[in-house]
Amino acid sequence: MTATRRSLKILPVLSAGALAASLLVWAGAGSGANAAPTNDALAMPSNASPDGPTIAPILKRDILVGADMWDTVPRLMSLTLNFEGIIGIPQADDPDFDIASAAVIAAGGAWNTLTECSSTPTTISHTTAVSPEQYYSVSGVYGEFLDVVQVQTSWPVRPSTLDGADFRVTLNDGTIAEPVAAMIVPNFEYNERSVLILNGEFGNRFPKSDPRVRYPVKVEIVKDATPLQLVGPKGTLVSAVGMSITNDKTPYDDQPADPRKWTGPKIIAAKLTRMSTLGENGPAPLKKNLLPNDGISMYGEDKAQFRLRMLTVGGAFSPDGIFGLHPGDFRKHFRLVAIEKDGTRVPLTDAGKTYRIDGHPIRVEGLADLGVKQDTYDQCYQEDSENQIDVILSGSAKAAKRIAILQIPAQGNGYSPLYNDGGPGNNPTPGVRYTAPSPRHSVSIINGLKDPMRVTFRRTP
Ligand SMILES: [Ca+2]
Ligand SMILES: [Ca+2]
Ligand SMILES: [Ca+2]
Ligand SMILES: [Ca+2]
Repeated sequence: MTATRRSLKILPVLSAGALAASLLVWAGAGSGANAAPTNDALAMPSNASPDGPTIAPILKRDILVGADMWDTVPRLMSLTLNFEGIIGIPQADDPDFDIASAAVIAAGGAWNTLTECSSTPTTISHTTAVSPEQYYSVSGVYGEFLDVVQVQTSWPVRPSTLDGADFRVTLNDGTIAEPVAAMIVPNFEYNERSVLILNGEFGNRFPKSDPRVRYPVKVEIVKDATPLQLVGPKGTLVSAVGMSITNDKTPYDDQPADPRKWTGPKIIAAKLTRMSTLGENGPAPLKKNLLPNDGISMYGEDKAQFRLRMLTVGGAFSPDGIFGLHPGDFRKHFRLVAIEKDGTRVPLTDAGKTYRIDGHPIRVEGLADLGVKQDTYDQCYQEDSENQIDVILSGSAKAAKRIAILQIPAQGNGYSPLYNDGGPGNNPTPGVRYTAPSPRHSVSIINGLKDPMRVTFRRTP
């Protein structure tokens, strides 16, 4: 849920970097008050201070091109509190990093220390927090210290119908929280758009053992002036009104030693298709500096033969909450398992190594749908920081179709967990509670080699 956080240009507000940055933040950032975050302490957003241009209307254009469906039926797949309090921190984008970092840290955000950057660091290199002006430039709404909730749908949304008013969010104390805004950003590419990002006051940083804890437990799709629609096979429109789903976790909970019980971001679905760049595009203000990021751009046509796209909930994946993933990071965080005809399980652990599945070759080339291809990757690498990451493979389709499981080992054997944008970064403030690491988990892979389950839909108003 977010855009281009790694290279934000401070001014003007409408610079692509800023927009991207704001976008990036949605899916994985989070902040809150320092030691004692309370919902009550947060300033309530208002529409009082619109400030300059916004791309919000562009985001409502009904353009889906090869957008992924993640199930055969339309439904809500999950509700998550991704992070808290770091959307709309005044002065978070101040060109003076001393001022910006003080503002971000005071609001419970993380500010990374940079030790290796080949490009000039920007605010986005240091933090996922965004200012109210940056937030306005994307959402068209003024808000301070907002939280991010992700509502995941199995089919992509019809963007013109997506508004905050479509959602009735119930918190754990029974109160109803009204979203300030809902948007497709940062999943702005035309082949994405099933990740619905809500901003508002949805939670705080207390663990579930504390009676003051607040987090969303239910979302219902309700009828507004433009009832929410999802787009299915051949452009079929279905109403989402009446759909609902529950949640019982907060990423700010106390984390046990068992990595299977961590409450950070997770993969909810993964799909293997033949490589295609269909829909690898998006509105101009957002795609600048981020696209192309598809497998062919990264690895070339010969190597980019298959695309395993994973979908994350609870935020975007980052190694620490701030820095971007790099194309070569497959081994640190992900593992595939192929199952041969006789049931033998073959783990695909390393990129650049050819494995044989029932005698047929398959090879992980690396990750894509991050940022643009570069000669080298460092702490200032700007990736799209949203909820989709591709594992690019080459080899035989007979081997590819046997790849059955995508795992996040999260710990041990050289594996590290992933964090959303509310994560601690590399320089956390003592006493501040940041969002949790990804748990150890795995998902079954949807075989989209014959039917890629993608939809194209365009309507001009
Ligand atoms: Ca609506
Ligand atoms: Ca892409
Ligand atoms: Ca993307
Ligand atoms: Ca991505």
